[in-house]
Amino acid sequence: MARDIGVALIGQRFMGRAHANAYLKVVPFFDPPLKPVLRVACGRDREALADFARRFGFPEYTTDWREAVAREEVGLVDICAPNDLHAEIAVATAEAGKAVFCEKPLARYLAEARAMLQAVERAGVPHMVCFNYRFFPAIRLARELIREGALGEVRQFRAIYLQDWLVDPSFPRTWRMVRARAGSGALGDTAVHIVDLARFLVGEITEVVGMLATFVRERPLPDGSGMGEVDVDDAAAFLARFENGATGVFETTRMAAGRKNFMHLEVNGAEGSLFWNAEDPNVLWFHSERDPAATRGFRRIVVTEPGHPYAGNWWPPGHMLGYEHSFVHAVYELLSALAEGRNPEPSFRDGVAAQAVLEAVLVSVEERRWVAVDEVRGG
Ligand code: SOE
Repeated sequence: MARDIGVALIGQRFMGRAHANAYLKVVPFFDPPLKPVLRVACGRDREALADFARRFGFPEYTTDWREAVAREEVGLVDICAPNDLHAEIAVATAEAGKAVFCEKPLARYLAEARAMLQAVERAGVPHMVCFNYRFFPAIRLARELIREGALGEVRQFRAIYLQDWLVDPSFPRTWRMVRARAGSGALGDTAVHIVDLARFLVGEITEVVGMLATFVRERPLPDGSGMGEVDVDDAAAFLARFENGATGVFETTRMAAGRKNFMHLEVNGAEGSLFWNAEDPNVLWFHSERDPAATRGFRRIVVTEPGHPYAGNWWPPGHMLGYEHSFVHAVYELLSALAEGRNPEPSFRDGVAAQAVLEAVLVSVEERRWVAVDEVRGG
């Protein structure tokens, strides 16, 4: 079997940089069984692309993603392009018989996500969606604790994901604020992460009731040619029920002044609780009702011990990990799965499952009622 795989990376901005950095770091720190070789970078702005390629060590770059996908030396296509390009690139990659790694949300709409899943399954190519928050050591530990019953029966999940980069009304209207390009606003951009984490930690969501709001309806166009309409949500909130009987409360916004990347998750069970915040990502807070009454309370676990998931490959205990490491771990999972001949997780199936929950929220808002996820999934 080949010991390395050529990577085409499509997208050169925030996520393009996060992924390129991950391919570079994963080799020295994790020694993956399959080594990524950065072959070609792809983006639209040629000048910025040349700089990106030089910084991260891509020997070539192109502004034509089809050309990048078709290259013989490319075995893995990594999609960090805007949401409206995900489906077309993923389907072309599947048809070319290559592995595909796609940023979240998998697609703009459920139907599009489903078509992507069908394409990769029909072609029999490996597929993964980048829900990077699953790969924080503290999230892995939280999952282990829940699975081994440390919380007892899981009863309540709550998550808020707050940012503030849109609170300034003069922030330009990029593709992220155009429904035809993004699919939705905060719902698809940030709520999708907490939906995925809810599924990862607690299980499937069966029904939802939601609310959306758009506070700034017009923003300056990036090219300075005037104002453009914002037709996506700035904020989203919804209640949910899980298959196992747990309840869920979700809220997200990109307009919570002062909040930068404040993702707070909390799980309450019959015999304990845990919570985590992405702005203090090495720390997991855990409380057990089984502890002696006199000393019972939340324990602050610094998840950097050699025995903790992924942590041992980095620094000595207490030398903190951050945002970028979650992408390195995701890429390690991707490369390990490819080398072992299994499909990596989270797969496009997880992408579709999260998208079905978002779609149910949209229907719920439109029809002002509770909506079963199966209703939109057609289950
Ligand atoms: C913007 O809201 C954004 O970059 C998201 O697109 C990412 O998925 C999230 O992790 C950070 O914020």
